[in-house]
Amino acid sequence: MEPREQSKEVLFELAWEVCNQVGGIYTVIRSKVPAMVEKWGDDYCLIGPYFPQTAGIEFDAIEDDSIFNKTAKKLQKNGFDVHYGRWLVTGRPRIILLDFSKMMDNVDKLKFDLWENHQISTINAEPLVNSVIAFSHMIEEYLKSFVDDYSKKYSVTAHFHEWMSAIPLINLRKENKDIATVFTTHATMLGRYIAGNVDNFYEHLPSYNWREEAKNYGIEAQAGIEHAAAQKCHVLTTVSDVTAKECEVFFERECDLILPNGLNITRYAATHEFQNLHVKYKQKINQFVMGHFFQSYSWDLDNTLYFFTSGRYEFKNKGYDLTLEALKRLNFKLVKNKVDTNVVMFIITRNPIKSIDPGVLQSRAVMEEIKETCEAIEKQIGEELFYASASNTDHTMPNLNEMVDEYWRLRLRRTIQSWKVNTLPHTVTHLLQGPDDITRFFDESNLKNHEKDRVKFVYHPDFISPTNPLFGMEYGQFVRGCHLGVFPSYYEPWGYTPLECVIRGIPTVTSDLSGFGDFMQQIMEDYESVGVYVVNRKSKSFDEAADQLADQLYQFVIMNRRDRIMQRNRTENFSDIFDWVNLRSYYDTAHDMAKKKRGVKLK
Ligand code: GDU
Repeated sequence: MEPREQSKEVLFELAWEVCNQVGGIYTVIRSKVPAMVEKWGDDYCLIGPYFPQTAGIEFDAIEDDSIFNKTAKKLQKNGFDVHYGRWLVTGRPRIILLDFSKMMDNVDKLKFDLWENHQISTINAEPLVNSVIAFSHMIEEYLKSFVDDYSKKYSVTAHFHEWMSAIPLINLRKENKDIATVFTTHATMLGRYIAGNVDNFYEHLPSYNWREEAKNYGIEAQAGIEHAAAQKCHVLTTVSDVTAKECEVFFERECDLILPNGLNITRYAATHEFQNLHVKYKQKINQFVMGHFFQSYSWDLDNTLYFFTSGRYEFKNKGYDLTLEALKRLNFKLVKNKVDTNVVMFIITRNPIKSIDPGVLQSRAVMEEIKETCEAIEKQIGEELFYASASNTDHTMPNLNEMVDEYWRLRLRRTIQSWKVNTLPHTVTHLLQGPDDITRFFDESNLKNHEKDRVKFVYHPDFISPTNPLFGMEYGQFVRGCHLGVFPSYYEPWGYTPLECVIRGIPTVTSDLSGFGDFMQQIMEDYESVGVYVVNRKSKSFDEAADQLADQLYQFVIMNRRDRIMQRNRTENFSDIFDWVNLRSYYDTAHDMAKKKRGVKLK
């Protein structure tokens, strides 16, 4: 096609996780919005699925005469449930949400088309595939209508994330619609499945046959869509060199560009501000720890470190297996060397639960009662003391003991009596639907929060939220209150969780098999000085890697407080590299490249 100049441009960004948090892709898209809006303004529009509950919170329907709304109205007239408005996140971008519930009746016909046109089999696919097919069909109808009406005047670029939004891409390309397309995969389906199930994924990677493996794992539909989108898009991208290697094997195409993940970073004018936040949220975590452990035994919270790991429940891929093994070895080392620092390790993930363990809630409630009683006594003593001191004429010290009335004394005595128990503190905060690899590890290694153990465990099989009665804080605040994030993943295309630590000035462990760890090794040599510890999982066996991690953790524990504060400053200081303001340029390049390939002359 002859390059042609179009006077205006629009960019669509499409994903299943637009206005719908499932995992890390939501973070990519949401945090990138302000930087995208800065460049594109109102010529930028996101498209995602409509779920009434989330939309009720994050979406604001609006009416205007924009071309995005005109297309939405046209589709509505034809019976499609299309919602147009603003996404209520920083940047307030235009957004289209597609309610695909009615479209589910057409899924069989759409599946037939998928087979007929692209030989993608959906036989025995998981239910999510059906939803994705219905959702995708609506995206396709929207984009086709938009392009048919406006592509003479506007250069249209569409950026598709993951297989869940990619079926329209392959259809639009088949029909040679006038649209430039970018496809970003944030992992490969096959990579995620195989890495979670075999021990030597990276060794075997070059020799996998994607079709056979897709069949083996029952993911022919997902892998087929991914493969076709990667083949057909103008520009293929992923989030790291680590995943780019998988793309070559599973998509049979080299990536055109790597788009590293960033965050929307708020820096504080003075460094002590973020340090103060660490202290503030650590005190909140202290309260949880007192409520959780002190019923059984207590220790010096001033000499305690909070470690955590978090993310989706993928025991091997997320490196939970390695983390637990290393902590077992750390515990042994600390006890043997008589180090008196306690480490509390929080494991924050999502696994099917029945409810919060009533015992955990009960001890939390009793501690709250103690706190309230103490505050009431403090207030009473304060008032009485002030009165006694002001009215004192004979220069004697007032008797503090007399200042608390019987009611509060009795209440305090009763609460203290009901406080102490002879059982060990729970390792799991919730009642799980059944035992899992983490609880099995606690049982097998006898790591059960014994008083003599230096490493204690709190497994919280649910994400943290302000409405959660145990922590009552946001995830970001929890991260700030901890001392170290531990994420030595085995399979991790990028890995937001260590980066989320870095931007808050919290040191973190990552691995050289994760996109983030690989990126750090590429951009600087002395990454440990800025608080990024990399476990060499590429070259080390599981046992060697566990030793390396245990060693890194041990060195961190014996570091003195002053050095830890300085390390936090250095960590926070270098985080600017990951600000979307700097990393959006990779996306700009991808969009320009796609337009060029499509045959649009760049202005
Ligand atoms: N999180 C919460 N609350 C919690 C715990 C975690 O909101 O209590 C969030 C974290 O903030 C984080 C997300 O959950 O943003 C988990 O992020 P991951 O990168 O671990 O997520 P996924 O595995 O779901 O993400 C996939 C890849 C990652 C990365 C990401 C974005 O596996 O490696 O590439 O897409 O590209």
